[in-house]
Amino acid sequence: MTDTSTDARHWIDLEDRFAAHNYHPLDVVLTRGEGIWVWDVEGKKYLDFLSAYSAVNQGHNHPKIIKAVIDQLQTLSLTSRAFRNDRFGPFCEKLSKLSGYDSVLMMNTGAEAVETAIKAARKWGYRVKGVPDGKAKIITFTENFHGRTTTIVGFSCDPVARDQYGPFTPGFVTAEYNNLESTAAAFDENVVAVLIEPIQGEAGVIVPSAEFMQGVRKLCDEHNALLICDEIQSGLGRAGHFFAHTMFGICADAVTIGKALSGGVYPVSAFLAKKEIMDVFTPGSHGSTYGGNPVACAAAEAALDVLVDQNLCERSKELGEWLANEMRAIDSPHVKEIRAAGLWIGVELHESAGGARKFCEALERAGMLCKETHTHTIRFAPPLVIEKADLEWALGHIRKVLTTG
Ligand code: IF1
Repeated sequence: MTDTSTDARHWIDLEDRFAAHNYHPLDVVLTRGEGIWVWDVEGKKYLDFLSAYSAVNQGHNHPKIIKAVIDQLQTLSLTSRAFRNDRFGPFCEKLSKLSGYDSVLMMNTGAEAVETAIKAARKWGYRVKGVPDGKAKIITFTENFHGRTTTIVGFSCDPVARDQYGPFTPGFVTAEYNNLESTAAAFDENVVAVLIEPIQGEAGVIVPSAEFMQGVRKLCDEHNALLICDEIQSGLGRAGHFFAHTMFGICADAVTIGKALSGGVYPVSAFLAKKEIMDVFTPGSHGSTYGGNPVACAAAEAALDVLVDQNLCERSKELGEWLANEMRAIDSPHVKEIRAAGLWIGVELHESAGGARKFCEALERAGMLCKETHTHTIRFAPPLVIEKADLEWALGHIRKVLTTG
């Protein structure tokens, strides 16, 4: 790389001049990551408390994942699915056995996995359930976030994510999250699936009741509809479990995963389902150029090995419970509610606190990076490899900012 400026403004100006303004990032310009730490161009070190929205659960620059990707890149990177390769089958077997789902369809981004789930549910509805062609409905929820395609934002409740992107895809009905009566009322004979985040991330780490999730499972059984859990952010250890929905004592018919599936080194996502559902896809009926490519399989295989070998789900659950308890003990005039599952914590502030952004900026000055969501909530999501001593360091800064900010 030729440009080695240590002036953050230099890089920010380049972004401002040549990149779309579709984000409002903190003005920190990062240049290196290692484990739980990242460094900016001015040499300042930060604790990453966002993990790229839970894509970096395994920590930055994990040696096992990086080596697997480099080795595969230097061997065979892309064949397309026009031909077979020696990485795809073994990885699908690994993921099937680890997840407990019969069949795997690999894509690249989370949104593509969600679109795959939508197509699978509709096709299953027509071919197996017997819904009249073109009449399939999918129940989604208030405050959902499932990606940014025009079909997905069409059922978003966030005007910022959906306004002026219409016309939208029909066939979606919105129920109130964590409200079983509202969800029951959304069913009719054409509902083919419920698409739900077991814990809502973007909404601010909203953890529903076990009764609600068990009730949704029961409604799907009663109405012969598929329960599809979007575990793209909540899964792979973030909430303290391989799949967050299992903490409610239920089993989904199908699941979408992404983000930490590759440990943040390469876009890899997947739709996992029972065979009866996956069999609706026939040759040529769905796919993508890079879906399931050898590098994706190598990255994801190593990322899953790290998840299992380093007990990241158990660590997340244990350390997350400790951190949440410590945070709830902070006597802060600003905190309205602390919501948590594993090492995934949403700190909702009173409106009188003046918005979460300034608290994130104060934590940035202290050497911690996190991000606000929906104006009044701070979202904490450190890499799951974090040690307790580093959480104690972070807690000291969080306590200071929440009691003086
Ligand atoms: C952005 C939010 C988080 C997701 C769930 C599907 C996807 C996501 C539950 C789509 C992606 C990302 C998208 C990214 C920021 C981040 C995000 F703020 F947008 F909402 F995490 F909360 N299902 N979430 O969380 O996966 O296509 O992005 O791979 O768009 O700004 P993707």
